[in-house]
Amino acid sequence: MALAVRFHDQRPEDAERSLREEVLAGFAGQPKATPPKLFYDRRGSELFERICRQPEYYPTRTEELILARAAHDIADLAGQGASLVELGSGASRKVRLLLEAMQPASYLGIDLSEDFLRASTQRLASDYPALEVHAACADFSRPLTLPDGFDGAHPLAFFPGSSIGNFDPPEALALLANLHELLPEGGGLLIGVDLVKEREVLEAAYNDRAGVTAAFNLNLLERVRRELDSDIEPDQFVHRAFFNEAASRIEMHLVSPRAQEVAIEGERFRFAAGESLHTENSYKYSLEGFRELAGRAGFRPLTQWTDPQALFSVHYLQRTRAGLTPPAACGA
Ligand code: AVI
Repeated sequence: MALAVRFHDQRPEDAERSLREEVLAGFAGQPKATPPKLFYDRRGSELFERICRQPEYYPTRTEELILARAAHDIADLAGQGASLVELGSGASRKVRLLLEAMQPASYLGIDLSEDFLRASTQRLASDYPALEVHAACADFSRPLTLPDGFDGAHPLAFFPGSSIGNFDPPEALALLANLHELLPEGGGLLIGVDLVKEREVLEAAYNDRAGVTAAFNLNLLERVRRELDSDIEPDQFVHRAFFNEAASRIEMHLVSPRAQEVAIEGERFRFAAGESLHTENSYKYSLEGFRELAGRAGFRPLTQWTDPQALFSVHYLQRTRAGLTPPAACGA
């Protein structure tokens, strides 16, 4: 019989800007842009799960392959008695590979989406009855603390899926600095990072032939129509994803092929023909580039693994005593 999940509400007081505020600010911006977290309502989360199974979307299966091969080395690096802290879901096969190799006594899942967090941690608690399961509802782009009652003496933090890639470099550095604060000296951070590669491979991954990524992107506008007072017509926009090589990122946009005006919550927004709403960046790193970023946040890269085609990487970083290095001081 599984133990109950210990739930910790660590949402900041001023929590999140509401969908309404994010959308109005994003459509009023120049250029128009919304944060990628707006994708993940129930339908968006389901579509993302489907993206992960598309043949062109290599990150999920490649990271799983890397983890399956490296799981025992990771367990050795984390050491006996390590606990596991996962940033994000808990729903995936990836964390199960680690749980089986490490056999930790306790697990903490951190996510902002309470429903998703409760469901995924409950599943882990029933599948691993000996595991003490904690769930913290928190925003990991803000400073974090380990909740009371969680054994944080030797934690390994796990941040899979190259979710770090959805943060612009200064935000990615701030996020790594938050994780540095969370961990004790010597603590480990295992992080999945997507790598720079040929444009064709990258662009195919965000333009799958079945149209699932397009549906995921357009669901943002469907969400605006469903949840806000708006006359926006999603079929008057088209999905566009391309590799911006200079910035080393995939950009996703919703393009208005013709001039149009849309109303949202009583405000009107004009789109010129060809103008877009920028919905996501997904940064792609070189191995050295990511190690340098991690070093600036006070992590020492111990080991990294890639697949034979060097599509994706998983890094084991160790938290050092040093904190954030300002860019000027490290020559970046
Ligand atoms: C969640 N994140 C790492 C995905 C990515 O690849 O940037 C989100 C995604 N967007 C389109 N496809 C997948």
